[in-house]
Amino acid sequence: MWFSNRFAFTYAVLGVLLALAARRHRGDVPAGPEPTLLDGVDVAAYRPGVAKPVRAAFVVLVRNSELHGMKRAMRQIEDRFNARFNYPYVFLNDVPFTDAFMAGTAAMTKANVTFGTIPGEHWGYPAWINQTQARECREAMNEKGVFYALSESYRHMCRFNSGFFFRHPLLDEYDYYWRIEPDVEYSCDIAYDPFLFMHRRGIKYGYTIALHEYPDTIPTLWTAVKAFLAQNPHFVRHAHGLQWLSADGGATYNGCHFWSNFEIGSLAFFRSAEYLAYFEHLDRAGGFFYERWGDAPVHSIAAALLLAKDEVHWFRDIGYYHNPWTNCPQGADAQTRCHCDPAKSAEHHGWASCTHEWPALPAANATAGDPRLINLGA
Ligand SMILES: Nc1nc2c(ncn2[C@@H]2O[C@H](COP(=O)(O)OP(=O)(O)OP(=O)(O)O)[C@@H](O)[C@H]2O)c(=O)[nH]1
Ligand SMILES: *[C@@H]1O[C@H](CO)[C@@H](O)[C@H](O)[C@H]1NC(C)=O
Ligand SMILES: *[C@@H]1O[C@H](CO)[C@@H](O)[C@H](O)[C@H]1NC(C)=O
Ligand SMILES: *[C@@H]1O[C@H](CO)[C@@H](O)[C@H](O)[C@H]1NC(C)=O
Ligand SMILES: [Mg+2]
Repeated sequence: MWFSNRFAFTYAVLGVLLALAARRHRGDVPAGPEPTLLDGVDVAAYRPGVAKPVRAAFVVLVRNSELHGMKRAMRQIEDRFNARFNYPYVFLNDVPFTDAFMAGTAAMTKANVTFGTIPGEHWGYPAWINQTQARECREAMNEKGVFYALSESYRHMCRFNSGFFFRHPLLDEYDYYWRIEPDVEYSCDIAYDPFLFMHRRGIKYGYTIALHEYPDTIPTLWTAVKAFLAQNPHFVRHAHGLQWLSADGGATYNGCHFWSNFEIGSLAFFRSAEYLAYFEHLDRAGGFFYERWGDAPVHSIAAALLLAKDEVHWFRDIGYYHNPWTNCPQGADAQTRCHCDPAKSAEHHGWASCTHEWPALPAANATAGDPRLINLGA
């Protein structure tokens, strides 16, 4: 008895020491597949705290109250991808982050993390918005049963993501961003660097799932877009993008949008004179407050029309889940690389048909004088 207790104690201590040693070791040499290196990028370039081959970061708008959902999402991103690549995280919030939030998220990664507060002018009512009218509109939308109809913060969030996130000073040192949200899931190992993949191929916008929007959130969005394009027809790069957005040659919007809770994008695209003019036009039209325009249709209409087809990429190989939709790769390799069910992938549902309709578009570029560019069926 005496011996067995004593041995049990010794083994328990040994076990703890071994577990700690294994943990330390895992921190140095992460488990999982070796990075697939493109064009001879040295694996050393992916060490924490070392400048990466592409100036890129995860960008997260999140509330302090979402700490645990954030840790859950980070844990999967780290295990599936970032423990080997160590891209930094930039967290943004309309109020200062708490010490508990900063400590809890920093503990999930050995990559750099930075925390920023959003300037008041990027999260509030612009002077030209009539706030009495905005409140009446919220109440009318609530009567119609629109999701988040009454929420002011949801509208500030959508406007921030549409027109301001890329102007935050913490993003100044980056060229690409990967948007994540609390509680999302990453269900496949990602053994290559999507930022480098995009950079090498000139891709400006990457998505996993594309859906149809609820029309009640955007009654006049398309009217505002058409007015903008009528003034700026030369901004359109890709005539077939219009085909993806509209079933009637541009008269009405079919609601197709890249689901923006996942995005890997070029910050230069959002900082471009074209995008800024487009956002300014929409912002002046007031629909972020009088309706409930989402950043997903706002980003997507710009990507579809202002970018060439091949500058927008479906990351069909990235297993992703945000309630209630998932993108699950269909290929044979996914059996070993992923934990999602390919049969449940959004691409099998009609509501997500926009997902595979984009890659199926003709690749031809817009050409000067192409009547499709300016004939939006007014
Ligand atoms: N700091 C801060 N972040 C917010 C606020 N509202 C939303 N967010 C963040 O903005 C992102 C989008 O908000 P969600 O509430 O997830 O919106 P959604 O994805 O359209 O809706 P869900 O289906 O509820 O997820 C998430 O990363 C949120 O954490 C806010 O008021 N403050
Ligand atoms: C990581 O953060 C430190 C301290 O903020 C900074 O000095 C360093 O440049 C950062 N490294 C990278 C690669 O971003
Ligand atoms: C603001 O909207 C309210 C309600 O629609 C309206 O009564 C009021 O005249 C508007 N104010 C201005 C300055 O336009
Ligand atoms: C589209 O234009 C780009 C340059 O803007 C060119 O590199 C590409 O080959 C063109 N694609 C097609 C299909 O014409
Ligand atoms: Mg969400």
